[in-house]
Amino acid sequence: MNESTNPDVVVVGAGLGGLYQLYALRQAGLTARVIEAGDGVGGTWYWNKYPGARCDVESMFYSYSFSPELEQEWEWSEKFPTQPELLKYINHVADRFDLRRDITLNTRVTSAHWDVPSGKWRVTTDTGEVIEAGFVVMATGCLSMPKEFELPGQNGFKGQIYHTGRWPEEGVDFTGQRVGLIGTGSSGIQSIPVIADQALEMTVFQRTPSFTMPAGNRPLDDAQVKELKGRYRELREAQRNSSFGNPFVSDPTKSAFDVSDDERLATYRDGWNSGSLVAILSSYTDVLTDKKANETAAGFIRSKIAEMVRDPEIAETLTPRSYPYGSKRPCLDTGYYDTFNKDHVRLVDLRKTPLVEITESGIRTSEDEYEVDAIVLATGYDAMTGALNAIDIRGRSGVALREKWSNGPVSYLGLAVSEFPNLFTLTGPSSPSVLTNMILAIEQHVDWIVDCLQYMRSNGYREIESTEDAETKWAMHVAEVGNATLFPDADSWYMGANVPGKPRVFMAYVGGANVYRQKCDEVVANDYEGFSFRR
Ligand code: NA7
Repeated sequence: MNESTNPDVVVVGAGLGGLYQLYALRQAGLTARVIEAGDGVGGTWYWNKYPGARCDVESMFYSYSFSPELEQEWEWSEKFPTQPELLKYINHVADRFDLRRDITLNTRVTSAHWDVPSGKWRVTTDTGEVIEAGFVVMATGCLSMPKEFELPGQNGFKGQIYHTGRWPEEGVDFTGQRVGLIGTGSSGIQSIPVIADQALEMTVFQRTPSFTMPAGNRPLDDAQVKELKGRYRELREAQRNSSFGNPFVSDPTKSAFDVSDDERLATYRDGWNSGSLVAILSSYTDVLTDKKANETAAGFIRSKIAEMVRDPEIAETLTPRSYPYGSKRPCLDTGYYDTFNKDHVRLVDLRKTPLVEITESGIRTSEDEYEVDAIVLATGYDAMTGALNAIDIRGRSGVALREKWSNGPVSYLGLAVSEFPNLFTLTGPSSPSVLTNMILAIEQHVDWIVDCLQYMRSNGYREIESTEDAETKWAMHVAEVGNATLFPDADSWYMGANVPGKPRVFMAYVGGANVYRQKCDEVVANDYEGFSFRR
C-alpha cells in the first residue's frame, strides 16, 4: 500500500476517472496517490447498487479504449451493462493494471489548500492525514453527491429510508412490503419496475415525468461481439468524432422541417426501436435548439406513452409537457410504463398534491397519507459541482473554490480554474462530461492532463494556471452555446435547478464532445493558450 505523503499527484476519487488517471500518470513516470471515500473502487458503479441499476450507454462502448488488450479480453454479456457487471469490469481493470497499491480506500478528502511558498497542494483527509503534492486531479464525478432531501419528519419514520445512490451493499428484499418511491429520473425509472416486481404494493411519487424509451436490452451474441471487437479502432474513432460519443449515431445535417411528416415519423420510430438514448435527439439539427422541432419529437414520444399505459389518466400524469424533450436527461427503461398497468402500483402526482412530510408510518401529501414500510429516495444529486464544493479547496489567494463559484462554476475548458494552480477537474463543469459518453470524456481529459504534465516537465515548469481572461471567455462561450439550445428552458440538474438555492447556470458544454476535443487540442497547439506557467 502506497502511504507516500509526497507523491507528484493526488487524485481524488477511484471511479472510472480516477483509475485511468492513475494508470496514465504511472505510464508517464509520475507518482500518484488516489484517495477514495468508498470501501471499493468504481465510483458511480460502486455506490449505485439500487435494483435495476444499469448503464444506458452500450457496454461495448461504455468501456475504456486505452488498452486494446483489455478491449479484446473482456466479455460483456448484455447490450447494456448492469451495475454488478460494470463493477466487476472496473475491479478487473484495477487488478489487471495493478492499480490498487496506490489507492487508499475508506478515506475522504476534506480539504486541499495551495501553499504558495512551497508551490504545493496540502491535501487533508478525514483520517487526519496530510499529503503534499505538486498537483491535484479531482476525479470526484459529476453525479456523486446525493442531493439533500429537504422533507420534514424523516427521522421519525419507523421503516427504512434508502437513497438509490447510497444503496446497502447487501441489497434490500422488499418482498411483502409496501414501498413508497420518490423521484422519476433515471434512477427511479430503472428501479421502479424491479422493486414493483417484488413489493406487495408500490406507490410512486412523481413531481416531473421523464421522457423515457425502451432500452431493448438483450444478451450480446458471439458473432456480433466478434464483429465489433474486430472494428474497435475504427469505432472508437467514430465515437471521438461524434457529439454524443456514440459510434453509430452521426451528427445530424437536416432540420426536422426539411423532411416530410412521414419521413420524420419513420425516423422517430426507428430511433424509438433502436434502444439508443441519443437516436431521436440527434435525428435533426434543431431538436435541441428549436421549440417547434423539439415538439415533433416530444409529441411522438407522448403518443407512445398513450399507447402503452392503459388508464388514460395515469398515462397523462406520466406524460411530460412542462419542458422540451432532451432538456432534462432522457432515460432508457425496461418495462417502465407497463409497471403502471399493474394493480398494486399507484402513481401520485406531486404537481397536484405536493409532498408535505414523512410521518411515522408513511408519506403525507397535501391530500392524503400513504402508509408504507420502506421509502426509496430516487431524488438525485447536487450535480456537477456538488462533490467539488464539498471539499474545502483553496487556491493562491486563500479564497475557496465554492466561494469563487457562488454564482455558478467558472472554469477554463472545464479543466482548470484561475487562482487555483496545478489543479485539474476531470470532466469538470463547463466541459461536455454528462452530455457525452462519460468514459470517452474521462479519457480525453486524462490524456490532455498527462500530456500537459509531460510538457511542463520537459520545459522545467512547476506551475500551471489558467488566466482569468481565458476562463471568462470560456464561460461566455459555454453560456452562449448553451443559450442557443433549449436546455435553459428546463428545471434540470444541468441547470442546478434541482437543488434549492443553487445558482441557475447551465453547467455543461453542449458544443459537442468532438468540437470540444478539437478546442482542447488547439489550446495545446498554440502553446497552451490561456494558461500561464511558472518555473
Ligand atoms: P434525477 O434525474 O435528478 O431525478 C430525481 C427525481 O427526483 C426527479 O424526478 C425529481 O423531480 C425528483 N425529486 C427530487 N427532489 C424532489 C423533491 N423534493 N420532491 C419531489 N420529487 C423530487 O436523479 P437520478 O438519480 O434519477 O438520475 C441522475 C442521473 O444519473 C441521470 O440523469 C443519469 O445521468 C444517471 P424534478 O424533476 O426535480 O421535479
